[in-house]
Amino acid sequence: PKEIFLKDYEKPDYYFETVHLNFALGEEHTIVHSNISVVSHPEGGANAPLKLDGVDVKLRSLKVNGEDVKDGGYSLSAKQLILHRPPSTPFKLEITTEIEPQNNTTLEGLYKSTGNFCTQCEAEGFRRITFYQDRPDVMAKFTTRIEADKSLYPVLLSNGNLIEQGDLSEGRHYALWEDPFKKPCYLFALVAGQLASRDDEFTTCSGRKVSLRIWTPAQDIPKTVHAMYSLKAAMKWDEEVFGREYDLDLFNIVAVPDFNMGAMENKSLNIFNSRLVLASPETASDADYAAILGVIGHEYFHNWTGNRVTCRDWFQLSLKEGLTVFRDQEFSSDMGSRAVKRIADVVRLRISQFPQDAGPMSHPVRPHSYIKMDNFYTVTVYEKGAEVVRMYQTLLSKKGFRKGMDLYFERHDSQAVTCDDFYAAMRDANTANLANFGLWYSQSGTPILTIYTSYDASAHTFQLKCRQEIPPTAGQPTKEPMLIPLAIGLLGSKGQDLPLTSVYDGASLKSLKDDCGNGVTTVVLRVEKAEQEFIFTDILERPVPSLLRGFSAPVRLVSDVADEDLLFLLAHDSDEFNRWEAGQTIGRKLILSLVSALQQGKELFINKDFVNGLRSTLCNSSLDKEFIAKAITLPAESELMDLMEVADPDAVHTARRFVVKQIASSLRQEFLDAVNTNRSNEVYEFNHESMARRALKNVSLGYLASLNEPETIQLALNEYNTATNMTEQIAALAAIAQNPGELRTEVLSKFYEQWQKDSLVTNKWLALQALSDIPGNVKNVEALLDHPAFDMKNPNKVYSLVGGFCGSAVNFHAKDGLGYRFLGDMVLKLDKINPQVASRMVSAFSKWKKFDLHRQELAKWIHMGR
Ligand code: HT7
Ligand code: ZN
Repeated sequence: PKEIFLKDYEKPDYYFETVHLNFALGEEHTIVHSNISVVSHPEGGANAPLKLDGVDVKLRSLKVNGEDVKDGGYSLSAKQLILHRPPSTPFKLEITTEIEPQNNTTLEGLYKSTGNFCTQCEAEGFRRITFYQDRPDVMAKFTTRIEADKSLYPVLLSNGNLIEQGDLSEGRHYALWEDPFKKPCYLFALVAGQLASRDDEFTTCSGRKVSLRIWTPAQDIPKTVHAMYSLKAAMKWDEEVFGREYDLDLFNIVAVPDFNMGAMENKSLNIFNSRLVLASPETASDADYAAILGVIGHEYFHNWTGNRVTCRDWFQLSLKEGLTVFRDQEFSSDMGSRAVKRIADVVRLRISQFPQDAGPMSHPVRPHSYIKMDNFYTVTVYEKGAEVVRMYQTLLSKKGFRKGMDLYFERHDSQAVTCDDFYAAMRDANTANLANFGLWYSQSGTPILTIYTSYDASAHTFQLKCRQEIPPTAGQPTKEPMLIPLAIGLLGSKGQDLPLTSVYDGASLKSLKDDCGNGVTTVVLRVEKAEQEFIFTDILERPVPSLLRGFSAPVRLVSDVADEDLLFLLAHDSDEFNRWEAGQTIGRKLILSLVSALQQGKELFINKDFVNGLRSTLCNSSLDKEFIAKAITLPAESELMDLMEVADPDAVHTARRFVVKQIASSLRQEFLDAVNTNRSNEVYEFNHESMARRALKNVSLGYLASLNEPETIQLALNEYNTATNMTEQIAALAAIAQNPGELRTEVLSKFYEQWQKDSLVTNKWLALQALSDIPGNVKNVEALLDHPAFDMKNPNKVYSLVGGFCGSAVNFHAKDGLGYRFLGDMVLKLDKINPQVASRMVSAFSKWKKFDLHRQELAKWIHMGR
């Protein structure tokens, strides 16, 4: 396969103005007819060959201006159709192809999911439907006519507006759809099948009525209430926060059970993985409800950030994905707790993106090259990309960021553009100095920001010495310093925020005021050099610094803030993110020190101050309960391993487990109180307060059950038996399943018996067992491959069982190599069915360099194909 480079980008020689598609859907084959009006690019080569992409499509006929193209006039290979000498533009190109969606297990292009036809065209799936210039900078107006058997496929959907429908002979019928907006072919969609809809309506800010329809099999319609609520909330939020109004009269969402990713933002016909649409209190957890809200929002927000303004090429993927993730994060924050959402997003970044940025798969937010684009839908492009967008907002303020967004839409509506265009809009709208900031797009690796602090009691000054360093990463041995926004506050001895009046930033003394001229207690410093000093003046007492408030930049912070100051921040910081972060920092230090104690064969001790800090947090009735749940949760094993020179999964697991049990026995009574006082009401409610209660109760129950005492296990069992919603039922099951034994087996079987007919719930059951740390679990997971609940062709099942297993550090990285062998075997099998899913699974091997030589050898041997 050929490596494609950003620096080689060239505009296409030809554009397509209109595309008329006709699909004759059938059981043996489907015939696709396309009629395209082709125009030249103003700077394109006249009569240059026209190159069309095509994979697994059979050419039936090829016409130019109504005439068959003769044999020598074109050539055909496995991936391309080349029209050697196109006539002068404009001209008509007509292509008929034959495809077999019923045999397409890749879930790209047109395929069948439980009997229904559906499509997935991003990134390069349209070429599996017909020959086309399958690149995002070719934007055309599409009309789509679909014909199919009426009884098998009563519902026929595509992008835009339905302009005609009717019956045909032999029990067939048709529908004609017209999309008035230009779009790249990756946003094309078609769905045909037996579906019912939940219908609703949204009135836009300018008073237009938009019909909303969510399509699923009829029996699932009752589970679409929350998805519809989420969609309406997202439409309103985008109007209120970004001034973006929906632009068509119809918005369709279809839920399908077989889908490689979460969802797809096809113009006006979003297609979703069922797990991100269907929810009822009995079958979906709070986490599922929150994910549905976020992803429905995400795909809807793409209508402006991705569809109306799209990407010039796939290197610019973060232009739409980073920006849209940022928008969905903000949406979820506004709908729930901002601090809790920020904590969850940062945890995800640290667990997944930081290790990627430090490993062999490290790549910039805007990659320089790719071989297979599908492998670049990464946490770096999405989550780090969202952090980059967030940093614009932190540097420019909310108001300035909105000005930048407005200018971006004004300049680029209906265009295919680049990350540089976004940068320019932000800079120009604010006449801002964003020098060095663009490097966030091109340099990979997580910067290490080291900060030393000192207080001068006689001068009343507080000094920060900052050093930034970006470690060498794959293909990038050296780096330039970047502009890092460092949000900071200073706490006085009573825990209050000190007023910040002026700061010397190495060049001048700046007085600090907000936009309205008021005093401030948090400021954003611009760290832009490798080494830089800042001095706050008029600081009348020795402060405790609260650094990188709200995680103002995606960096690894190293500072000299002492443990007692961290405990002080845990108790007092007004920045809730940093309050949580202080506890995590102590937790990380503690567990890692226990890891080295274990490695040296020393006895393990717990830091009592840390436990007391957690006790105060747990018992602080003025704090949000969901925040408390996060604050008393220890850093994940994967995050801890990422911080080690050579990761030691067994020691990390043992040390973390030791701390869990110590906390559980020290705070036993407090946890019992938390469980007993936070039981749910009979009626499930999706609101922050109820979710927060459940979160606190569930974390507390997990701690208690870790003790594996008759009383705490009985409590978990009672909670399981009396649970009236999935959030509490699955949490109680997970609490019980921590401890191997008969009860675990019994309750797991009971759960399966109850839910065996619900595929999404059985996925939770598979994942819970796959993720388990019980020794030798690979055998159980292998046995589950033959269980009726598993199906290798369904990505959700694979992600639950195979992906879940890779999430258990001790079992996946087991020294006997059985975990690696299991994954190696699975990847070989999956690759024949669905290469995208196989390559997502293989990424679990990408951290192999982090481990000891023995594990490295095992992983290499298996990964490199034995
Ligand atoms: N933009 C969508 C990406 C996507 C995708 C990419 C590759 C293969 C399959 C896929 N399904 C969806 C989803 C999003 O991020 O909004
Ligand atoms: Zn997206």
